[in-house]
Amino acid sequence: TNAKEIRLVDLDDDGVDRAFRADVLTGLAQGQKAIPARWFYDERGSALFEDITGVSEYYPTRSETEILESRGAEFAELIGPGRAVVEFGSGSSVKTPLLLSAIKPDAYVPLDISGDFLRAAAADLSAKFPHLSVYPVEADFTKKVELPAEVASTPKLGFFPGSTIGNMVPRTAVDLLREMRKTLGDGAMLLIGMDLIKDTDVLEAAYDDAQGVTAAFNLNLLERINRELSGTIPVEKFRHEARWVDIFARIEMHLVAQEDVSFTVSGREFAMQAGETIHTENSHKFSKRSSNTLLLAGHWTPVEHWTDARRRFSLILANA
Ligand code: AVI
Repeated sequence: TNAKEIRLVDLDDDGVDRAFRADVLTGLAQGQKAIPARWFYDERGSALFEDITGVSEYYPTRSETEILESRGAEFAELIGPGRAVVEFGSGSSVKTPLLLSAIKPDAYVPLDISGDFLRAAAADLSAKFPHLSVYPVEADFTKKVELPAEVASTPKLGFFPGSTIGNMVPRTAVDLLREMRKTLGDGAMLLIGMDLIKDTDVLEAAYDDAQGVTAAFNLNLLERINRELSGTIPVEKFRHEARWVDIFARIEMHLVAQEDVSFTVSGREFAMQAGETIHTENSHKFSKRSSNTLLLAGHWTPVEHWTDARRRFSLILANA
């Protein structure tokens, strides 16, 4: 691979991730305590997220895969061959091959902040598509990324599946879409997944499955804080909650203290009253119009919308 040896994670002398500590300490000091969802994804969190994609209540992965499986001919017609597919986040073993088989690109450029995930995904895709040129880039794609010289003159297709854009508040989502537009350049297209607004019961169940996998995923953040930031959070006194917040059209995940608790993190003291929560994730849901508005604000022009048979999830193609 041509992945550069750049340090994207800033560790202090004790090996503590400075950004993680800063986000946790700031977030726990706020009135409504909140910790950014990006910190879910340590090794165990990433494994739990994989498990979530398999539970029966969590429909987004299955719905999006259904669209990718059934619309290949339309992707081929509207996108055409000969592009460089730039995937924001390392490709999953299922979705990316479906797209690559459908449109026959010249090159595949996975971008990820984690070199380990990136190399695993690149090796996986190279094995599946031996004739495809694969150029992994270790990068923070929330900023404009310098793509490899080998694809400089190849038109790009950005691929951002999974409705990960929904984990950002609209302001951040718009900033990201604009940076993606800069990364991909003139003549680019973008294929992006956005989860649709639907029945509250279906949404809340998707984020609070009966097996408790999502609960374990949420609570793992507290375990991570205890382990990496010398925390003393009594994890067993917290419970997972997923709630639909209609005004923002989003599912919010919280960790609810079930009794008064006090604990320390990195030597700082915190207290929470029974019922008080730590807000850990937003997962915004969209209508056709709200997704179009978000894309337009992000400097992309929508071209086509596809949904699965049950109209639960959308995949949208847009032009630069
Ligand atoms: C990664 N992201 C799109 C997932 C979502 O649906 O918002 C994360 C997730 N959180 C709980 N379940 C899944």
